[in-house]
Order: sequence, then structure tokens, then C-alpha cells
Amino acid sequence: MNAKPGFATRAIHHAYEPLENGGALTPPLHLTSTFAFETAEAGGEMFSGDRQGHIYSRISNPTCDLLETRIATLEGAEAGLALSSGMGAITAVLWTLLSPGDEVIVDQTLYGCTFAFMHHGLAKWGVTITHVDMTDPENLRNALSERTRVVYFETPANPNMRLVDIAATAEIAHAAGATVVVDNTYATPYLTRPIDLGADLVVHSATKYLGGHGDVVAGLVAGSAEQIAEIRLVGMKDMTGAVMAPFNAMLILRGLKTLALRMERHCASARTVAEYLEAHPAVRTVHFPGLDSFAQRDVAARQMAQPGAMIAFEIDGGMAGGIAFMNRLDMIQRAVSLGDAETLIQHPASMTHSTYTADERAAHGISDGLIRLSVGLEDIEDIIADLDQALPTPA
Ligand code: HCS
Repeated sequence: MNAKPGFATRAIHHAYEPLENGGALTPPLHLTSTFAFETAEAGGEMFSGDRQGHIYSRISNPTCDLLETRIATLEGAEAGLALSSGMGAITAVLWTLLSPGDEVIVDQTLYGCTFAFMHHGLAKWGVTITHVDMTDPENLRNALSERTRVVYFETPANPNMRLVDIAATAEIAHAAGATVVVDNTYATPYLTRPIDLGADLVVHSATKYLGGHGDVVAGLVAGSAEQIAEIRLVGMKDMTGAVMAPFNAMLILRGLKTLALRMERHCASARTVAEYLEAHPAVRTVHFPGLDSFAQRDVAARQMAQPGAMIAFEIDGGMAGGIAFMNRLDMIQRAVSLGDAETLIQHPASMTHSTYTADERAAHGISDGLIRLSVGLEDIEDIIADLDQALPTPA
């Protein structure tokens, strides 16, 4: 194998040798809750950290280990951690990094359950949550305080596709001693590698593109070996218990093998869909980083290999018009989640972002008429045909 194998090769082969595993081409599923110790002393040494080895699957498991090693190589990180969901990943990271009295600065727009965790979870324990419009990194510079421990953002943001310049933001955050955490779920490491751009930690809902098949809920974190060890032993083991099941790790390992291939198709189809929507007379606005009309096209060009496959748009008739349009769709499924083979459509204001109040949504850039589309892997002609028959024909 090449000394530095490419992304797809690492997603398929990294850290696994069939001949060291009885010739099994596919990595074994270690369906075990606990691990036998050779001697009582050896068990004690593992608990004290003086000896390496698996103790109990809430702490580590060989199938999860392989997935953790794979996400680390794909994100360009030293280490990875597998958790039970994207929110499991986010909460384990933030419970580890933050203490009462600290401040976390977050972007204006966050996924609904992340927003809820910040305001209903962390805030209750004395952490200050400060929203800043990070589309201009200078806003962050002005907001940082001596209590800021973490700077957290999504890029692209769920659901309105706002981008944050990772390199510029990380530089400003680091000058103030803050840890930078990026939710890379929308882009995946195939399109954007935040750690290469200066971020400290990357979190994922692996339920989405990394799994890719809509059959598993899972989360991943990537970062330095030291930070990941702390998140494993403090955030995951002691605080959340949000452990990934080994079977789910196997499903994500399977998904990763085709990530590069799937992303190419997702991205190509999304560009065609975005251009189709923008040209349609019933469509008012389309937010897609690959369009010339996209305000942050320069940021996309700098940090995304391709513009991704998520689209946000509004049609004539606002929220009522959008809901009626969604109900006329035939093949495209009305469902939350994203990154699946199936094209999925949802209405953030009433679904994924209903954790915000109406006033909060207005303040955070999530309009009531916004529709979110995750472009799937079906034939592009069929995706366009379904949108076309469902979009209103202007009078
Ligand atoms: N994080 C997923 C699940 C929403 S409830 C999404 O679709 O954004």
C-alpha cells in the first residue's frame, strides 16, 4: 500500500489487517459487554491506567476502537471517540470542557437539539451561552471574554447553510485561549477537515452521511489523543454514558467504505437540484454554497472541497405554501435526518428546530417558510421530476 493512502483507501483499509484476524475480510463484531483479565493484578492495573487493555464496553471495545481510529485518520486527528448519537458526542465534549462559571460562545444558528442542550442543559448548571454571528469572525474577537472556554459552531449550519470561516475563527479563539469545536456533520471529512484548518475538536452525527443508510443513530468525536482520552473518561464514562453499541460501530464502518463514492454523487445531484430550484419561478430563495448567489461563496471555496448536498429554500406562499408543497411530494420522503440514500425533506420551524420558540427562530435566522432538502442517491431525473410535479405553477 502507498505510504500515504488516499481518503477512500483509508476509509476502507485503515488499521485493519484480515490476515491478523483469521482472514476475515470484514472486521469482527466484538459483541461483548466485558473483558476477561489474565490475572486479578492485570485487571487492577488496567483500572489504574498502568496497563493498556479493554475493561468494559462502556469505556472501550475493539469494534468501536477500529471506528475511532478510522474517523481519526479521515479527520486528520490523533484520536477518535465513538458515542451513541450526535447529541451524545456533543454533550460528552461540552460536559468535559466546561465548568460552572465558564462561557461558551456559539454561532447564531445551531441544530435544534444542540440549541436546546445549550439553553436548557448547560445554562442550568451555570454555563453562560453567548450567541455571536460568526459569519464575520471579527464579531467573535469582540465577544471573547476571560470566561470563554469554548467556541462552538456548525459549518454549514443546520438548517440555513450559514458558513463559518474555520481558519480565521480558530485563530481568533486560540489567541484568547478557547477550545474550538466544530460540528462537521453536513460537510463530512470528505469535504472539510476542520482540524487541518485549526479547530481542536470535531463532532459528528454519524447517523448522517458517515453511516449513510438511515439505519443507525451514532456520534463521533475527533481530536488530540489527550483531549479524546479526557472526553472518554470524563464526558462519556462518568457523565453521559452515551456509549456506541459495537453493532452500530460496524454499521458506521460499513458506511465509511463508500463515503467518498456517495459524497461525489450526493454533491453532483445537489448542484443540479439547487440550480433547478433557483431557476423555478415559484422558488424565492435558495441557500446552497455552490450557487453564485450564495453570499459566502468565497468561504465555501476556501474550506469545502465541494458545496455539499444540503439545500435550504423557500417557496411562494411562505410556511403554508411550503407545507402544501411537501405534502404533494411522492418519492421524496418527508423525514428528518439527512445524508441518506433517500432524498429527505423537512420543515425546520415545525420539526428539527421546533426546540426554538418562534421569537428565537426569528432571532437566529430560521425563517418559518424555510424548507430543508437532503439530496439523496436516486437518479437525478427522478428527484427533479418529483420536485417539479410538487412545486406550484405560478399563475
Ligand atoms: N439531527 C437530525 C435529527 C433531527 S430531530 C436532523 O435532521 O437535523
